[in-house]
Amino acid sequence: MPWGKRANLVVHGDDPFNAEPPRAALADEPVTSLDAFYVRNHGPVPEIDPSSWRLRVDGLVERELELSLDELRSRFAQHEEAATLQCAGNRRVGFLSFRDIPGEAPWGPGATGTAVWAGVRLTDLLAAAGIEENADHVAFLGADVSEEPEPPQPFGASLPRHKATAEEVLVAWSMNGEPLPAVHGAPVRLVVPGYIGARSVKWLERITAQAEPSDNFFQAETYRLLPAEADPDAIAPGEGVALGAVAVNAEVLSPDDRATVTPGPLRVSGYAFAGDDRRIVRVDVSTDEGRSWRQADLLGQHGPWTWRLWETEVEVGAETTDIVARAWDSATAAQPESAAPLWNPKGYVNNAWARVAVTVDRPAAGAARTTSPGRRDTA
Ligand SMILES: Nc1nc2c(c(=O)[nH]1)N[C@H]1C(S)=C(S)[C@@H](COP(=O)(O)O)O[C@H]1N2
Ligand SMILES: [Mo]
Repeated sequence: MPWGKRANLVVHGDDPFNAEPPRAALADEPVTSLDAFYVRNHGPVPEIDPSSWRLRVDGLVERELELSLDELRSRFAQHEEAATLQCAGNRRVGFLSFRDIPGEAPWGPGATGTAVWAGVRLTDLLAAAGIEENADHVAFLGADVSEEPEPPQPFGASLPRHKATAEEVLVAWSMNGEPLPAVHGAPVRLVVPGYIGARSVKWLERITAQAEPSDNFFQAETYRLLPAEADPDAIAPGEGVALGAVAVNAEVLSPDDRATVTPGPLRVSGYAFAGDDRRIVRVDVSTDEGRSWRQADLLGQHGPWTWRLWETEVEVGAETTDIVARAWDSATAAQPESAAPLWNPKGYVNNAWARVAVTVDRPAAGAARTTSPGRRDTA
């Protein structure tokens, strides 16, 4: 597996490289190992010489900055923060039984992960540059060039000013105590806790304060929620709704989908996540399609910007076919039951109930209860 990733990642594409870990690699791990952390690329990983790399801060600022890696590290206070990244395409596979989504990878539940990031605060850089009053947005450009737009463009994004100047947003060079790996954006990337992964621009080279959102393809034309009937190939810039804060979402990580289980008590665990300043307040688990629910235990959290792991025990009966789960956030938003009414042409934000299918085995006399990973279709 390239880029130091584990052999059992599900690869959605080799060039550009896109891959996600199986459920078992995320289960019960508050912080995701570097070799299991999903990768979402829209172009080739750029080769960057860190000694000649510079970060430019320009646009509506009183003084432009051009910072080397050493200057970035020495001029600004360093901060560490645990944060979950979640791709807007996470769980897209759940849409495909309703309608196909050509050209987009069928991501399962692994297009998300949690890391401890270290770097400097974006707001400190903006303050040093003297961001002007009329700069309502801050735009970002990476060094990678994507061939998805015609003609090709570097990957870019922007944040509204209130988020760009929030103290949780980092310009980071370290992940889980290691130097940021090349595939995750070295030498530095943006980390925007609580927003869809696409706003956390990797291989960051330029930060521009401006009056309007970025006109980059990945801000103005994709990563937008379109009405179901829209033609994704004929979208005018600015159409639909730009995705920002992540909607409340959850997944079952254990048992695996299509696991064989025995009747009796079964431990069920997973993750739940709500974007921006929302928090997970409750997770419910059901073995009877939501006619009855059991509240899961919420496990400890690594800080306000990470997912919440949860676990509970359910009773598996001979008739059990599915285990479903749903999370609630601090604004009492809950996950919708079905993905069907959420279907959208690019397949973003599937936050329907989590669901794993199980096959119930008759217990062998005297056998301990076991959970074995089921067959897993490769995408
Ligand atoms: N420069 C650049 N930044 C990028 C991307 C990219 O293709 N190029 N992909 C984005 C998307 S869609 C996601 S979900 C996250 C994925 O981060 P990871 O690959 O480190 O997991 O990076 C974001 N930042
Ligand atoms: Mo993404």
